Amino acid sequence: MAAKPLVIITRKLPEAVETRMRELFDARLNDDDTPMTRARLMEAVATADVLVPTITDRIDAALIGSAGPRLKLIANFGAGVDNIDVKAATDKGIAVTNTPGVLTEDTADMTMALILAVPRRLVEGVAAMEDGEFKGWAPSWMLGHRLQGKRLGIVGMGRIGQAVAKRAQAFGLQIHYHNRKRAAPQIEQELEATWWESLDQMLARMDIVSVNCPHTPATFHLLSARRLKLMKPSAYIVNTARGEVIDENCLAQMLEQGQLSGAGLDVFENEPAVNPKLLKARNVVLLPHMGSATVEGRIDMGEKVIVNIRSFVDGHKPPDRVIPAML
Ligand code: 8YV
Repeated sequence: MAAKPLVIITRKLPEAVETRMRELFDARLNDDDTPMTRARLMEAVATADVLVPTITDRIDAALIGSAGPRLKLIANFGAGVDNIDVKAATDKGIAVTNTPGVLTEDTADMTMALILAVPRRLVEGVAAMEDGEFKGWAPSWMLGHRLQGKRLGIVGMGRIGQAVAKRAQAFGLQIHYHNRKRAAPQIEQELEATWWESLDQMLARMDIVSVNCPHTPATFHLLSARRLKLMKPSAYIVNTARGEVIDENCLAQMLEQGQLSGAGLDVFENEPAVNPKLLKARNVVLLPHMGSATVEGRIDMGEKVIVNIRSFVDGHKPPDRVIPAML
């Protein structure tokens, strides 16, 4: 690899990160932040040593197939790598890295915000104020549901799931979780968390379900129509992971028909498109994929990308290598 690798960054990153990248690499930045077209991406993979994509770039097998001989690393700016065909990259000898850990707390905060906002009707309350509907306090107006003592079912007990559990514990929620692999006894003890081997059985008993697992072929529509229908009509669902984990169309229909009580969604199946039924529903809080959107988080993510590129270029194992077996 050349002394200064050619690093193509697909989107605008924080100033401090871009400055450092310019110092260290032959960095090609995207100053106006227009998402790259397929043609520009093809050009990028054909020429670069390192590509730094984000969730808005589809790095599929065909694109990887068109990569030039210089491309040796795809250093994703993001924790989730479902935008990248990791197997196709690995097969072609291209390493893939991500940015785990640095967005855990921010995403867990946003998850907790939704867990609070939906049952307590926060956004409906704001709308009532804005619409001039507040005519004075009334004992039976704007009643939501108490969090204390309710059962929270976390789907995916990785870093973010655990950080959500820690927060939820402080709000008096009972922590339940489903994960392919059971958490270590010490973690279960600390979080007072109950493991459910059967997702079906857990879903049927939860008051609030929070999706915190990555999107992989195994988790696509994990919350399928059949599984959503196992949930109690009084239950709420929160998703700050990936829209594809839930059958969004079925969820929207169930919310419309009152078969679920509400939802807090930061991610959608076909972003930036949002199911029109969800946009119309009163019992949902929708956010534009901003779970990890903090100034601090974005800088930390950029620094992680830089560390991954530097260690790779220096011939070391990058700290955040993703391999197909991990997915
Ligand atoms: C990022 C995310 O902003 O990191 C992730 O997996 O979902 C987001 O918080 C986005 O992916 C950047 O690529």
